[in-house]
Amino acid sequence: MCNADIDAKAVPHMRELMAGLPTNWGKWGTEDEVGALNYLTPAEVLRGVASVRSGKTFTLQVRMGDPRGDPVWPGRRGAQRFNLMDKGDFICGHGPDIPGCHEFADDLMIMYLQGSTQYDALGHVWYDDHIYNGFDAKTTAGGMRKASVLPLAERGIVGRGILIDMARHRGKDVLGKGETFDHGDLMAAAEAQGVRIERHDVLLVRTGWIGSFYRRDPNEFYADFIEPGLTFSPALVEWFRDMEIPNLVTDTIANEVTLEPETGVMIPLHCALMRNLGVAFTEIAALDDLAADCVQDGQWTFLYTAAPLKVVNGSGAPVNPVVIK
Ligand code: UVW
Repeated sequence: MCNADIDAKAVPHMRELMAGLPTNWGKWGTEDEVGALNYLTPAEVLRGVASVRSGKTFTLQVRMGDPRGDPVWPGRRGAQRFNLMDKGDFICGHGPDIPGCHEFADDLMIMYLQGSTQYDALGHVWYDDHIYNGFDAKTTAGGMRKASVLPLAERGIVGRGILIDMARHRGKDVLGKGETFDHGDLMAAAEAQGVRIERHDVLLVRTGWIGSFYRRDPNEFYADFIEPGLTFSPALVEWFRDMEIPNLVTDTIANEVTLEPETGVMIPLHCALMRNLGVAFTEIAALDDLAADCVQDGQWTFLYTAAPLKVVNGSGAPVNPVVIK
């Protein structure tokens, strides 16, 4: 992946970009593996419950093994599902003889753990040999023994969610390739929606990008791959720290613009927010139906609930978040 406008030799090391920026390492103890999810206390769960008005529910996972393809980071493949047993096996006499003579279907799925709507483990991305909370990056060898997705999965994520529709705010169905926005834009969009982002909100941001995948030619979607998204700045990192945002959820594959436009550094917010502040990342979320409903009823806040799968030593895990309005 490259951006012709950027001279690769001039791209700084992540360490230089992150110099002087805040971390939450040690804030919740030296063994903490759930990071900013610690902000989601029982009081925050009740704040989320208090935002429920109508009982309408939305699921935010994209389909897995979709015949139209699954949107994934270039180099990964979408989930592949294989039938292992179905009526055909019984017709051909290959099905097992079962006492009672019933029959069954079985199947197998092979997928990247980041190959659908998913939670990244806090240790998923690092620099300078240390993952979230200062754990040695060697703990990732052969499977993540620290800051894997398992502690996030065992904890679960429940709180007040807020949806910011950046695409709609800019009068578009979908943001353009490489189009950026920052925390100032998020707050301006929130104001236009008649809401305010509050401390400890689970922050959902819609760009229209994932929804557009299903309408576009895949060659065009992946050509010169550069997603729209949030862009790095020290002020943005400090805003996330000050707002104590526990979880960032977007309808893009990487939750941020693929290449930081000033420097050409790839996905620096994975380092600034996830590795350093412990913000949980939820990617490839399906937000179009939820956004359309929020426009209809004017309600942009809700109860957000999610539980990624309990993958031992996993660098991420699929999830189907449920929103209750
Ligand atoms: C990469 O691993 C590059 O990104 P993601 O967090 O989207 O899986």
